[in-house]
Amino acid sequence: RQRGEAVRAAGLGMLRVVCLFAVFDAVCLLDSGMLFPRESPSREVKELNGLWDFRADDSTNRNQSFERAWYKKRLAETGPVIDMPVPASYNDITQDAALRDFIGWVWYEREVVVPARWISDEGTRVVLRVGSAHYFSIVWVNGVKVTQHAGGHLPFEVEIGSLIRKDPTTPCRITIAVNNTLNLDTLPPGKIQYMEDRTKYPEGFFVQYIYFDFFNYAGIHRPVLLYTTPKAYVDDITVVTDFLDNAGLVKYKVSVQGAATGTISVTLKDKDGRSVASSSKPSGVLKVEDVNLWWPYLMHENPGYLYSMEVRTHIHVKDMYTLPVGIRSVAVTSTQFLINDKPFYFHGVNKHEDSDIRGKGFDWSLIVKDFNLLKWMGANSFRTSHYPYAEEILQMCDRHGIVVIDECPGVGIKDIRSFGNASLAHHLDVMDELVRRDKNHPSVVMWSVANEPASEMPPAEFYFETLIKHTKDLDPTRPVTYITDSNYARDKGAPFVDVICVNSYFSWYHDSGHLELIPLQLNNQFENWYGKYKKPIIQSEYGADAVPGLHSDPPVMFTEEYQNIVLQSYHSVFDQKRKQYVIGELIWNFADFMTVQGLTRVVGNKKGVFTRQRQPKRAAFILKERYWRLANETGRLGLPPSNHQCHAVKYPW
Ligand code: BDP
Repeated sequence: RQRGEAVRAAGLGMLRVVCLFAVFDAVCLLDSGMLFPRESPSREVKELNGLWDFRADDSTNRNQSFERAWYKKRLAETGPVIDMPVPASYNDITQDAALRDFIGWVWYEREVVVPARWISDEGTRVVLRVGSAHYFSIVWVNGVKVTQHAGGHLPFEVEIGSLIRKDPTTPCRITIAVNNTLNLDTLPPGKIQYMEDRTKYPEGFFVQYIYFDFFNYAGIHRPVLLYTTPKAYVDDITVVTDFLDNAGLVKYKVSVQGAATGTISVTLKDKDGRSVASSSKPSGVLKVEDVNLWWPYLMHENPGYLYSMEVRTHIHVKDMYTLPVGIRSVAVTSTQFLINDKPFYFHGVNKHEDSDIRGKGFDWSLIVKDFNLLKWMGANSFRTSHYPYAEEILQMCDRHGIVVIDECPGVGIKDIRSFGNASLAHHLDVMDELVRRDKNHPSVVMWSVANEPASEMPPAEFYFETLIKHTKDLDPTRPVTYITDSNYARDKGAPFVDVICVNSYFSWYHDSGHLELIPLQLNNQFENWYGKYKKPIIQSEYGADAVPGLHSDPPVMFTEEYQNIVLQSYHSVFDQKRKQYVIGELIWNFADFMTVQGLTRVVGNKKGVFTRQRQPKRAAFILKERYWRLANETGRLGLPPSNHQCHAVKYPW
C-alpha cells in the first residue's frame, strides 16, 4: 500500500512540475506588483504609525466634509479634531457610542517630515502605502487627491515623489478619508436602510444592515508608511516551487519597472546565507540540490524553512529586494490533502483580527501572543475567516510553519442582488489583489473565495464557476474552495471547488440542547457530501458559545461543559472519518470576538476556546490534548523512526 502511495505521489510530482511551467500566464489585470515594503541597501522605509488628527463627518447628509473640502486645509481648521492611533479601529477608542457605531466618512490627517534626500534626489521614488483601511478610502497629499481604494483588508499604494517635490518648503500633509458604508456590491455586502416612520425614528435615521457575524470595525487598520525605491525598481516577483527527489525547484519571474529589464541577478541563499542557486535572467528555474523543504509545524523537526531570494537590478542605479521563499508542493486527491507528497491533516482554528480597544487594528503583541497560543495547543493551521489578514501574520505563518487557508472578504453574500455583475466584477478584482499580495507565501496552501454564500440561489452557479475559474487562472498551483453550510444537494458552487469545506452547528442552531444527535447528524453530513462530490472534506467550522466561568452538569447551552461535549462529540466522528476522506477540523473560534448587538450575542460571540483576552476556557485544554495527539499520529515526519522522538512532536507533558 505504501509503495502504491509513493508511486502515485511520484506521478503527481511529475505532473505538478509540468504544470509549474504554465503558471505565469496568469490572468491578472492589475498592472503593478504589491511587494511587502522591506528595507534594503536601495530602499528606505518610514513608518507613519502613531497619533493622527481625526474627525468624523457626522453631518446629517454625511457629506459636509466633501461640500466643504476638508482635504484642502489642515483638518484642525475645519473643526474639532481628536487624537486617533494608527493602526487601530476608531470604534472603541473613545467613550462616545455614536463614534463606536458611526457609519460614514471619517478623516485622518498627519503631517510628515520627509527626509531631505528623498526630495532632492529626483532618482528616488517615494511611495505612500496603506496596509489596509476599512472600507473605502480616498487619499490626498497637500490637498491633491493621489489615490482611492475600495476594500477593507488589502493594501494600496501610490507614488507621491513628484508632488512633495513641487514645493519642498511645505510639510507633507497626508489626509485619508475612510468610509465604512457597506452596500450590496461591496465585499462583504451590506445594506443601508432609512427609517421613515417618524413616530419611531427622527429625520435622517438609518441603519446599516450586515449579513455577517462580526463587528464592522473601521478606520486605518494596518501600518501606513512611506518607502523609497530607485526610479528603476523591482516591481514584482512571483515564485512557484516544487521538488523532484532531493532537488528543490523554484520557478520565478521578476518584473522591473522604470527601465527595460536590463541586467538583473537573482541569488537564492539558505538560512546560513550561503548561495545555493543563482541566475542572471528575469525569469527561470532555480535548482536547489539537497533541498530543505518547507514543512508545516509538527510535521517535521525543522518546520518553516525559508530561503532568501535576493533580486538585484544593475541599471545605472541599483535596486535590491529580498523575498523569503519556502520550497514546498501542494496537491489534492479525492481523499487527501498533500504537502510535499505527504498527507496533511488540518488540526487548527478559525480566527478573527479582533481584540479589546484596538478592534481590528494591527498589534504585534497580540499577534505574537496568538502564535504562542496556537503552538501551545498544537494547532498546525488556520483559516483567515472572513477576510485577508495582515501580511505580517502570513510572514509569521511562513516562519513558524502554520498552514493557512487564505480567505477573501466574501462573507455574507446572501441577497440575490449581491450575485449580480457589479458584485462579481468587484469580487474578481479582490481576488486579483489577494493573489497578487499573498501568492509567494509558502504557508498559504488554499484560497477560499467566500464564506457561507446563499449558494442554493440560481445565480450562484455562474457566480462561483466564474470566480473559482478566475482564481485558478490566477494561481493554478493552489486548490480553491469556498465555505458552505447549505444543503449538499442544493449547493450550486460545490462542483467547482477542489476541497469541500463545511460548517455545521449541530445541537446549537439546530436541535438546540440535543447533544445526543451530533454523531448521527455529523456522520450523515459527511456521507452525503462525500457521496455526492467525491472530494476531500474539511470541517471548516463547528463549536458552541460558552460564557467563561458558566458551569452546569448535566450541560446546558452557554456553559463550558456544553461547549466541551459539543467538541468531543464532533471529535469522535472526525476520528472515524479522517481515516477515509475528512482532511481537517478547524474549531470556531480561536477566541471570543465582538459582534453587533443582538439577542443571540452577549457582548459578542462566545464560541472562542480562549476569551477575547486570550485566557483559556476548558475547551482549549481539550483541543490541546487532541491536537498534540493528532500531531503524533498524523504528522508523518518522514524521518527514520529514531527521529520520531524529536522534541517538536512529543507531548509537552
Ligand atoms: C457561522 C459563520 C461565522 C459565525 C458563526 C456563529 O460562518 O461567521 O460567527 O456561524 O454563528 O455560520 O458563531
